[in-house]
Amino acid sequence: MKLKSSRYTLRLLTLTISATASSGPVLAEGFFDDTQANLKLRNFYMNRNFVDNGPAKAVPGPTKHGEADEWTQSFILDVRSGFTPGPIGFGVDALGLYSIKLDGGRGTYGTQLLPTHDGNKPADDFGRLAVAGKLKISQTELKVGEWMPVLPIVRADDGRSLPQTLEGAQITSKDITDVTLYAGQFTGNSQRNDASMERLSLNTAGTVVHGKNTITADHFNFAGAEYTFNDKRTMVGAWYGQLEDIYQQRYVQLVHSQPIGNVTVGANLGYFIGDEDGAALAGGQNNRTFSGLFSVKTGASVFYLGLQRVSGEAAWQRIAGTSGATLANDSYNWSYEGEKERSWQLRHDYDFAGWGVPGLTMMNRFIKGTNVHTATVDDGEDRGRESELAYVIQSGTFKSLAVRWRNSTLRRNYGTNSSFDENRLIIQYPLSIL
Ligand code: BDP
Repeated sequence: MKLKSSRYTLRLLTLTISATASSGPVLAEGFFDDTQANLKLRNFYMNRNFVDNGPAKAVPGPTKHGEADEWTQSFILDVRSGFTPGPIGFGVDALGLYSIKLDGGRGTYGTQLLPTHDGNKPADDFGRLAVAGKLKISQTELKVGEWMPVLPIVRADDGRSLPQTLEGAQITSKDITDVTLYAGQFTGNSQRNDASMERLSLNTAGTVVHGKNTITADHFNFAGAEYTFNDKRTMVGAWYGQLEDIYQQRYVQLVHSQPIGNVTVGANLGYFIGDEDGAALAGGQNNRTFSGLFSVKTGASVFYLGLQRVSGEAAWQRIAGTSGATLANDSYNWSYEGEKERSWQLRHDYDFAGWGVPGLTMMNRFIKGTNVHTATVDDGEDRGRESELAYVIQSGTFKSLAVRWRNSTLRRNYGTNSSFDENRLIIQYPLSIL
């Protein structure tokens, strides 16, 4: 399957624009009236203080100060049109991304809030304009261009200044009640700290030389199906992904939530089967990953238990820079996805609404992993403790303004610069424009 997304996007856009121009005011009903635009102002401060650096303990960290410290102000404009009327509706989505450095230099680079150039100098600013054309027939939509996909097997990461985007085409169909079908192809990847569109690669393979990975693929092909039933309390999903000549991945998922009296118990179970694909450019990719996240919600608390087990001869697979959030033990800093790694997590979320402070929440979690295999260790261990204190303003002019303080520690007894204490302060204000 070969597909030049930019050409298709242009065609779709031309069709959309001519359809919009020719049918005049009728369009207002769909294309314009249903347009939504939102501008997120995101202020992000992050400090990572490297400690106990594995075998290279003598080196305090990757930077002069043994710490990474950066601060940005970002603007995320998200515009989604409605569809032109008629049996085939056309529309367009755009994501305008721009981030400015408020603080940071060569001495303290490395939070990934910003791209770095010329000997690790963080950029003064960076950004992208991602545009996608869309077409809709009944409940089936085709999207072509660049956007931020969030699928279990390709989850664009939005954990820093600006979200990651990918380029490609996707069909999503909801024509069958309670079923969603997905199929598509990605051809390019712009990571969260990169202004350019690059070729696709596997997150654990290749070497990045001048911003380009040495092991890349032309396409990531995928398909998936999700079925929701039981009053929407149960969902089963099945997915397939293929990063051509690098890896293939199958994924099955079961999500269930069950109220029992005043308590709600939940489970999110997933199983991945990974293998090398075609020419196996990144070597053997035999992988099995089980992920289970169990929860109990009672009153203002939610308690979680996460269990994860990676087996086979390779780490869990994902496209470079995408989030690991499909895994139970994903966290701010690591997803405990190393080759043969076993991990468990205990987490507690608390909502202070009951104390008369709606909008105030607290999260604490601890994750422990063992049996990590890398080129240098065959029984590596890691552990992380993470907390988030968040407050979202509930009313008035600054309604929805959110302040989040994330404090965490990560310790790994393998690798270099892999252990650190970290603080993030994120102030985000969503402005609804349309
Ligand atoms: C998160 C990913 C996690 C990464 C982490 C990071 O889900 O797997 O390790 O970012 O920033 O969003 O290191």
